[in-house]
Amino acid sequence: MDTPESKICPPRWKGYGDQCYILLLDKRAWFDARADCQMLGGDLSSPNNQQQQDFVYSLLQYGDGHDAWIGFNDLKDESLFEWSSDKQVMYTNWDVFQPQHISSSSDCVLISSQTGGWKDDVCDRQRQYVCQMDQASSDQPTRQPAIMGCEQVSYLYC
Ligand SMILES: [Ca+2]
Repeated sequence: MDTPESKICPPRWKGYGDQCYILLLDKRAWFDARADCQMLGGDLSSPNNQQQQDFVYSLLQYGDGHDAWIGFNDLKDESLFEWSSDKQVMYTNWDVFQPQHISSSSDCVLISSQTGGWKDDVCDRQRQYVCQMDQASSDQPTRQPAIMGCEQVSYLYC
C-alpha cells in the first residue's frame, strides 16, 4: 500500500500530499533561488491546486513577513506563464490586477505574504523562496541534498 507514511522528506522539509516543501529565508534573485532549489534536489515550488497553494501560503507564516518566489514565470514567452519544474499548469492564483507586466523583465512570480495571491515581478529582486520536490518512497534510498548544514544554508529551523 502506498500510504502517506511510506513517503518521506529530507530533514527540515515539510511533507504535504506527495510533495515536500521548504521555505528558505535567504534573499535571492529568482534564478539564484531556483539554482539553490535544484541543488537541493527540487525546484522552485509549483502550487498547482488550491490545497498546495494553501500549504505554500501557510509556510510564509514562518518567514520574515515578506513575499516569496515560486516557480511560475513567463521568461520564454511574454504572458505565457509556466512552471520552472515543467509541471503542467493546472491552477493559478493571481492577485487582483495581476499580472501587471510593469517592466519587460517582470517575468518571475512571487506569492504575497499578505494575500497569498501571485504577482509578477522583476526577476532580479532578492526574495525568500519556497522549494518543492517529489517525496521519496521509504523503500528507495532517500534523496539527500548535497548540503544540509545550517552553516551553508539558513534554513527555517536551524
Ligand atoms: Ca512578463
